[in-house]
Formats: sequence, structure tokens, C-alpha cells
Amino acid sequence: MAMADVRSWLQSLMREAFGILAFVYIWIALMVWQLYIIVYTKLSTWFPRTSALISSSVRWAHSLISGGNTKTHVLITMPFSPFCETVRWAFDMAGEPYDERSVGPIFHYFVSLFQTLGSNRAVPIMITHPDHRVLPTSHACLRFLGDLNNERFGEDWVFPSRDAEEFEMNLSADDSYGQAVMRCVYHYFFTAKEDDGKKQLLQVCKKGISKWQSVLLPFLWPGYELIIKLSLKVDDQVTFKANIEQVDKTWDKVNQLLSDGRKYILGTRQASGADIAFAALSYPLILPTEMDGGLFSFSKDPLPPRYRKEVERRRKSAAGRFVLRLFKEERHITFQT
Ligand SMILES: N[C@@H](CCC(=O)N[C@@H](CS)C(=O)NCC(=O)O)C(=O)O
Repeated sequence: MAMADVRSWLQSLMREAFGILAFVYIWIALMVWQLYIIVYTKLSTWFPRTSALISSSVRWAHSLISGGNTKTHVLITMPFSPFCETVRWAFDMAGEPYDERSVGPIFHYFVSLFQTLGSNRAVPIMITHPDHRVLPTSHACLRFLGDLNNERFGEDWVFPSRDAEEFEMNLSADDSYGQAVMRCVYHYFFTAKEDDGKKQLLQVCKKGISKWQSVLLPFLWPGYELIIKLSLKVDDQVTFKANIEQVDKTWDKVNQLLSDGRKYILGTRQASGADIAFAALSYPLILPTEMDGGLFSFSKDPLPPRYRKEVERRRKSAAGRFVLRLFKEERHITFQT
């Protein structure tokens, strides 16, 4: 075996070993965290007054550490997350202020588990103002906004009908459209030549998070790669095909609905939560310029060729043109202030 071969074999062995180590470390940390939350939840039922005191001190410390104000709702996000973009977009459109606090992957597990007392490890999470309710999903955030609209204006553009709410729920529920879109994107990067795709993903995950997290993330990254690979099976062709089929099912439905020339998916007067959720959750497969700061820029970033082709193809369909139009014409509109 040539010297260069030995070196690259050793390098890949070390990488694998480091990945497994980081993976084990992250899981142990998560389990300890989950255990702490279970104990804390139990204790809070036994000693409600003490635990209320502890939790208000923790919230106070947390707001000090993250440096934000607590005079508005707090939205915890991963900057590139399409689910977080749905919430941002709807709240921006409503002119409803919020304070966004971004966390990187892995760190989001700890924040989400903490805020939801162990019931959820994903983002977005919103903590409402002034009553500190924790909204654990993008749907819960839109529902909250819809209720605010109803209260203030006697009507709600987020979910003007039960159909609109169901449409959005079907897109954003776990294991449905939005997550299938993300799995397809991960697939293109995990199966790209060499390790370039994974390195590009790491760069994306470092965007918009605090300095200490972006310094730590590369050390934890091999473990996160392993988590994605094992839990989402992103390098497996059969799973990829199933994910594409799941995406296509929604895509075909939207193409068909838009085929009569309507401006919005459910024929509403103005954009509803259904339109916002479809556009935001589809953005990773369309890459509108307005989201250049999110995952990737279609015009500026080198993309795995199969991914680029997929985006090009989808941009040409009615659903793709709809997503491009909605981002261009409506991402910055505010209905009510
Ligand atoms: N149904 C959830 C899905 C949220 C979701 O999947 N978020 C992704 C970010 S794009 C996440 O946090 N994934 C990490 C995980 O599930 O562990 C929602 O609508 O909020």
C-alpha cells in the first residue's frame, strides 16, 4: 500500500472513530438532560412553590445569558430551518413583534427539551408574551397567531377556514411533507462526492448562531452527521425514493389546485397559513433569492449537480413558480400593525 493510501486510510479511520465518540457523547448528554427534566417535572408536582421559584430564576438567567429582551414573544430557531421560516413569515406578515434567538443544530435539542419539559426536541419553539406559554411546533405558533387575529380583528387570515388549517397541518406534521423535503436535501449532500457536501452543510449550520456555538459545532459535527445518517437514513437510495414520492404527492396536489389560475392555493382572497407553509417548507427545493441567507444560494453557491437539477426542474412547475412568486412579492408584506 502506498504511503498516501495509508495516510488517507488512517484519516478516514480517525474521522469514523471521532464521529462515533461525538455521537456517544451527544447521546449521553441528551439522556442526562432528559433525566434532569423528568426529575425536575416530578419535583415540580411535589414542591410547586419551590419549583416555580427555580423556574423563574432559570428563565431570568436564560434571558440574561441570551441578552434579549423579554417584552415580546421569543422565537427559538435554527436560522435555516424551513419550519422556523413559516413562523417568521406569518408573524412578519401580521406585524406581530417577536425576538428571535437562534441556536445551532445539537444545541437546539437541549434548548427545546428544556423549554418543552422533555416533550419535544425540534425547533421552532415560541415562548409567548406576556403569559410565557410554550408553543412547541410551527403549527402551534400559527394557531396562536390566528387566535390573536380573531381576538383583535374579528377575523383571521392565517386560518380563514378549517381547510386552510388542515392543509398546513398536513404539511408541517412530523414525518410529513416538510421533513421529507429536508431529508431529500440532506441526501444530496450526504451522497455528494468526497466529504464536500457534508462540509457545506456544516458551513450552513454555522450561519447566524452565536460565536461560542459556531466554535464548538465543528467538534460535535461528526456525531451529528451520524445522528442524521442513522435516524433519517439519508444516504439510502430506497428511503430517498420514498421521500421524493412523498414530496411529489403534495407537489402534484398544489400543481393541480393552481391549474385553474387561482392566485393562492386554496383560492383565498389573500395568502393564508397554507400558502406560507407551502412556500416556506418548499424553499429548500426552490432556493428563492430571498432565502440566500438560509440554506444555499442557487446563483452563488456550488451545489451537488443532482440537487441543482432537482431545483431547476421544480422551479419550472406551477408549484415552483408559485413559491418563487410568493417569496418575491409577499415575503415582506405586512397586513396589520
Ligand atoms: N412538526 C414540527 C417539525 C419541526 C422540525 O422538524 N424542525 C427541524 C428543523 S428544520 C428540527 O428541529 N429537527 C431536529 C429534530 O427533529 O430532532 C414543527 O412543525 O414545528
